[in-house]
Amino acid sequence: MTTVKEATFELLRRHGLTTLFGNPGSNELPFLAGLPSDFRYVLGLHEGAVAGMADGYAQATGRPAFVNLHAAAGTGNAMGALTNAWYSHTPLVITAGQQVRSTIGQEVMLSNVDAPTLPRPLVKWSSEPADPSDVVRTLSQAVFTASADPQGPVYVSVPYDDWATDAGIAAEHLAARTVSRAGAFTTDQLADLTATLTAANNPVLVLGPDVDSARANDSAVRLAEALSAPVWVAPSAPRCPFPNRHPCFRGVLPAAVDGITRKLDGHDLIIVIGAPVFRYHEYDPGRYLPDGAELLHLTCDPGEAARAPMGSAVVVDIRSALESLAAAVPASGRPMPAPRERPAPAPAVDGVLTPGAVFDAINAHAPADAVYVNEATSTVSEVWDRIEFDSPGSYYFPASGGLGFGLPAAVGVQLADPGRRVIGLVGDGSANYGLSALWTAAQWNLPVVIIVLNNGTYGALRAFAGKLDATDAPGLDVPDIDFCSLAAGYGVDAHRTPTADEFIDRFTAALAGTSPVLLDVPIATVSPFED
Ligand code: TZD
Ligand code: CA
Repeated sequence: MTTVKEATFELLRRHGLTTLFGNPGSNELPFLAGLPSDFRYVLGLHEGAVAGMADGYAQATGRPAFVNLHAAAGTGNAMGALTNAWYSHTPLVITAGQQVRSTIGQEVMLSNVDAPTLPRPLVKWSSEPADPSDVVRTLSQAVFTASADPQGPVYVSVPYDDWATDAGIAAEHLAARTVSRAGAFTTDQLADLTATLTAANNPVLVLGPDVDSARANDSAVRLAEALSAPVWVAPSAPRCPFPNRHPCFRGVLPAAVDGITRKLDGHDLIIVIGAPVFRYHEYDPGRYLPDGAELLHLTCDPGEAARAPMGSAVVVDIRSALESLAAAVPASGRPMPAPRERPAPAPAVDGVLTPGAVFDAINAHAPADAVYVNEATSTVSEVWDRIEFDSPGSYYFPASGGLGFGLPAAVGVQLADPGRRVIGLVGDGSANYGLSALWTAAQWNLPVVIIVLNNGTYGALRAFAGKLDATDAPGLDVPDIDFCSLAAGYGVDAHRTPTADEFIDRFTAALAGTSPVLLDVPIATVSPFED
């Protein structure tokens, strides 16, 4: 007899899901006991950190990641992180241990009452198999559902007495199954789109995270060059889809209706690829499009296509769409956009460094292929201005703005990609939501460098408080947090670097080392809003 557990590990193996991110409880122990030696278990100390690490890992590998949580309490702790995974289209196969089948109805301790409902609407699909013999098939469905466009998190609750039972005859073919996708333009669609792009006098490209997750960045460059079009990154950017030192690059669009319309004014065709239209944040009513502009939206997400307030959309595989457009659109003959001006080097004021000076120093000393995970909310535009992102997979930010992603995701990305150095840029507020991921970084001796941008306040909220006439709101400052002691407590080497010279010394030493390092950097507060 093949047990449900044996068949499950074979299924996970065939799908390359041999890294398990989890935090265990009694319900999960029967699954985890005797973990095969080709699997590794990455323990996180809080489920928000577990999910954040898995999210970073899945985004960096471009493949689903497997998560194992403890019943309802563990699921609840992870759910904030699922807001990010949902909007970054991160494929997560999340499992949770359930109490013994026959006892769930009595609501015994650690039963997950109505388990499939709990994580909705932050998962694409959730289930608790109706019978033990359906567990392996349900997990197979979970992997394929998470991996189908638009990718995202899925959830399966498994009663722990199921693992030792007979996998059943229905499990026989599951491990060998494949589900693949096509999703390219039809010949007519490609001809129409090519004609539309070619006919535009002044087109502009707006690129989103799914260009980077499809690793279609090079095709985006070819298309931009053929069109001689300026390129903006879609607002609230969770990834970098286009090299930000390319002459066509213009910046990240503001996350506001009127702000976007003003930036795109004068264009007759706005081509949005791999992003929602649009992910606004600040309420800033106005016209949704500049006068005379048409918007064309290419997305892998039918939900994004359906809910946009303007434009015509095509639901398509992003990599294939960009490859075929880059090959089909002829050179426009228009002059290339002039490269935008680089910001002047930021002054380094010892005592309180400016964020700009810190980012200049990071850019000057980090390896060219470094990966940045950013969760410092008031300094995002400075990061984009001063740090170069060249290759695919160079930048990650929480896609729904749910804090607690940055520090764990930096650990997960470093685990996924030992060949590139990961630098976490984390605010002193944000760092606390996922701080325990430092312990996992120490235990796995991952060479991630965490830079805490410490201004003693929730800087972005201070700026919002100004806009929303709420400057006397309580709870906006976070003074007196000793990050060096906290890091030391989790086993991570840490230093406070109040001057530019000390920062550069410690940063270059961290890059030369092979273990995690945290640098606590006092910085001045800046406003995230454009003047
Ligand atoms: N809680 C969670 C889980 N997510 C959030 N986005 C917030 C609270 C609200 N919030 C923001 O949207 S920005 C921010 C908070 C608390 C301040 C973060 O402060 P920081 O960075 O120190 O990390 P800055 O640069 O000082 O803004
Ligand atoms: Ca702060």
